[in-house]
Amino acid sequence: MKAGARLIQILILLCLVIASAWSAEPRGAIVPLDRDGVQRQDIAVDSYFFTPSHLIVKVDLPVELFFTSAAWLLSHNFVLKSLEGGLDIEQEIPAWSTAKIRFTPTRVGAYSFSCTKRLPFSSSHEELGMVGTLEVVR
Ligand SMILES: [Cu+2]
Repeated sequence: MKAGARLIQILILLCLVIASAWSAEPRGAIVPLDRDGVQRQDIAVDSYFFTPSHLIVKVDLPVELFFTSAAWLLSHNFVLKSLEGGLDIEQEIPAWSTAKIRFTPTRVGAYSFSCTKRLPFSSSHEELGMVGTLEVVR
């Protein structure tokens, strides 16, 4: 095989690898807007994750998040406190149970949330992966 053809083959392979890596890049879940003007999203909660964990919502429209915990013993929570985002949310999510929050984001930006629980002598749930991002867009 000629060197030129081999080079093209390698370039095509490289493009495919880059394209698949790009498409596998996790993007946020766009929270659906209901007819009544409320953005609603179900979130699965377990030890130690929120699914989806990256939410994209529109600014100045109310958001309702419905949490369903499949955790047997551990209680979790959803905490999003951001001064610049004007958000101050703290919601308990008891084991094997549901919870709901409603708020209206008023400032565009990306804000981190997490579960702030920690068992004695162990890592925090946040350190174990219970983190996420609320992305507020126009
Ligand atoms: Cu937790």
